[in-house]
Amino acid sequence: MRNSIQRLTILLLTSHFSCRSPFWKNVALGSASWFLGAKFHSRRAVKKSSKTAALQQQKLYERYVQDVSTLKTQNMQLQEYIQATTVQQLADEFRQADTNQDNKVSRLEFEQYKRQYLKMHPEADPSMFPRFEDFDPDHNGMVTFTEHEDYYRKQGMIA
Ligand SMILES: [Ca+2]
Ligand SMILES: [Ca+2]
Repeated sequence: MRNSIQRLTILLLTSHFSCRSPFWKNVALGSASWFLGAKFHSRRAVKKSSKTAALQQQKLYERYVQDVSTLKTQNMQLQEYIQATTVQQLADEFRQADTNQDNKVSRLEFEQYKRQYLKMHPEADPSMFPRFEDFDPDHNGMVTFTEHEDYYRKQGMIA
């Protein structure tokens, strides 16, 4: 009789704590579904974050394209500005050199302008200064406005 009670207790205890009991089943299922759930969520998070990254990349690319086109426009405007400024500066230079205002720069006027220029720009290398002959390809001893511009056009400073 005592033996049978002991056996019953053991049987009850084993059945209660065995995995077949609803309690342990729930815990096991719960943890499994939590585990699967976590995996599922993390996978969804990865998918979501890669989608977000793709979107961000798309946005970045769009911004890049926009920035490049803005830069191109700015660059074009800058080029136009430099071009206009250079043309203006060269015209001013010609006018300054042409002291008797006959729309031609003589050798004397050129040398005077060169002296003045180098005095005002001590950092300039005198050997880098163009020679009168460079401006006067027809060698008539006079630099016309067109000859002056042609020289800088050949230098690529103006279009
Ligand atoms: Ca002159
Ligand atoms: Ca000439």
